[in-house]
Amino acid sequence: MSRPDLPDNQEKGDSAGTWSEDRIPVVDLDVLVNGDAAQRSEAIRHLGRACEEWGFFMVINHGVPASLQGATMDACKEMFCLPAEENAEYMNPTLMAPISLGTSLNSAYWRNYVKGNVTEYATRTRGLMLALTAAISESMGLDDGRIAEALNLEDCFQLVVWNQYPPAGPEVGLPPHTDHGLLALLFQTGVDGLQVQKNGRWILAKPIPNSYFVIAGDQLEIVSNGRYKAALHRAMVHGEQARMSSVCLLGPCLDTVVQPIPELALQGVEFRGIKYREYIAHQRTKTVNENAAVVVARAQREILARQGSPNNPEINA
Ligand SMILES: O=C(O)CCC(=O)C(=O)O
Repeated sequence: MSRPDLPDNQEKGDSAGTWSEDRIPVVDLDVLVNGDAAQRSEAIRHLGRACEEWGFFMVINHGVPASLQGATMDACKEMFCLPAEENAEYMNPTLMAPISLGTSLNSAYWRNYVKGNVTEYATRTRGLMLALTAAISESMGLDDGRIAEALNLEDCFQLVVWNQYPPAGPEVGLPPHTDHGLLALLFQTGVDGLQVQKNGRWILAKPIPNSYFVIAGDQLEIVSNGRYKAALHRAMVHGEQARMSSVCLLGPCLDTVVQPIPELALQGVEFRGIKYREYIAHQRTKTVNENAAVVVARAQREILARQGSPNNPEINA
């Protein structure tokens, strides 16, 4: 497949894997899946570096049709335009409601929008994130199914969120935060605003047409024992044009105790085990505040040493 032209803030991905500080890495899924052995191993190495140094990259040739992305965005726009009384039944702040619409934490979001095209969209994006997860597993020297096995991804949690930032709103559309899941895919309507933090600096994320941004979440940081960091990101609004983004998040099975994969923690565990469901509940008790939620899982080595193991039920409770 062809490689699109890249805007200036994107890494050109030469075979030596070099990139400049500000260029967002680009990962070609077609090479990861269909490349020959040499191409694949280079692409996996490149992906590993993107996860280690950024926790954020773009994926191209990802196989989700642009028409499907467009159709979900159109369906979502329609719902945003419904009169308030028709939307009232979806104004439900619980995360587990099949469809919800809110104006608090995420500005406005729906989850599991029930129209058929969104069901297909959820299936396609889930397949893409599972393929990326397998490649990420390999990039850490593990079997390609190791992360999926550790997180019980056959029963994964998935959330589809649409954000709408009306014009003339506050400058910060969504404050700096990390995502609670494993990976998230993000695409936006033609208006920029997503920024990612790299080495303490905010970098505007300008997408390649038809690409997705891939955002590493807290569960990737935990399961990799801190080798891959969750990406701190935020949405800025410039007040002239409305902006919409669509975020598709993949998380572990809700009842999985997420903890570092033992092969990645030979020098000591950085995180205690915590059930993903409880992690989300904890995050939702916080105001959006950088990656404060991950602190709840950070291991205090002395406590772990005293209690024996990161699997100790007392500290997993
Ligand atoms: O709208 C954006 O670009 C960011 C959205 C986001 O970070 C989120 O929904 O968690």
